[in-house]
Amino acid sequence: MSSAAKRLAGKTILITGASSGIGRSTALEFARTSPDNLKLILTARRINRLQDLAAEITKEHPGVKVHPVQLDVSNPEEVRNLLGSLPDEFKEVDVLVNNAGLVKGIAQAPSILESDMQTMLSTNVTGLINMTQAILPSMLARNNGVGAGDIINIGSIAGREPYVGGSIYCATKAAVRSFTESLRKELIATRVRVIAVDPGQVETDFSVVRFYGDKSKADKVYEGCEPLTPDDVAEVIVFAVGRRENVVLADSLVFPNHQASATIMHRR
Ligand code: NDP
Ligand code: 8X3
Repeated sequence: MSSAAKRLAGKTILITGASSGIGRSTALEFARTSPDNLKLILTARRINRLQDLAAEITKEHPGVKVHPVQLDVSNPEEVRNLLGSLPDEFKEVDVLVNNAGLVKGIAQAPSILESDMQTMLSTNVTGLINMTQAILPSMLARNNGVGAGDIINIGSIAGREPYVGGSIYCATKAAVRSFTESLRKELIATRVRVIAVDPGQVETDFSVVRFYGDKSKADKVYEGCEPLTPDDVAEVIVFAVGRRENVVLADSLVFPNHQASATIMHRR
């Protein structure tokens, strides 16, 4: 058994946005890394996809228990009620992966749809913060009040480098970055680890969602280059969580080899 598998054994891991892309890959990667004794709480709005993923994981790894939950992180009431609704054996969350997020459109001010702005802010920012506030108290109560647990926030290169046509999305990811850094400082007297993972270009449904379901527009984003796969990012997340408790992989920026910034990409 690998060191990471030993460290992960027995943990309860909650992933938001587990129905697709990076979240889905992260669930599979946790299960692959620690297949004998793990509990996964998989959340997203599309419950059917979560149920299919749960079946896939438990078939492959019978030692992994999976609890799928339909959850819209942009709905504060659903987030507030989440912990209380979990079966007892899933209530002690050790690892929270705040991954749910999305981008809508490429419009520039003053033409940004108010509904798109609201969706991005309430999912990427207040959704992530509400999730953190819902789970953190139980992490802080452990370990004789010193706290224990991991919070992994998925940011983006967009949070470090704003680009044309991404003003709201970039602002949401800058907010995630700022919240993450404040949180790490605020929790310094505890043993809760706060970990930021900021991917560059990853091919998932992200661009399909950005272009309101237009797959041909989404495909153009990746033309002439080789983006990261969601598995690539999942490996980084699971690696960070699998380190020794005293090791905090605080901040990772992950690019595919052709990318040097949000907008500098070498295309063939
Ligand atoms: P996907 O579109 O493949 O996955 C997004 C996930 O977020 C889905 O599982 C979706 O589930 C979930 N989600 C969206 N809105 C909500 C909501 N209101 N409540 C709960 N879940 C929600 O994209 P990615 O895997 O690429 O995105 C994952 C994260 O990675 C996002 O935070 C994104 O900003 C970030 N990221 C992505 C990059 C990329 O290039 N792909 C690069 C950098 C960061 P459902 O629809 O079922 O609710
Ligand atoms: C996704 C990366 O550059 O498409 O967060 O906004 S980008």
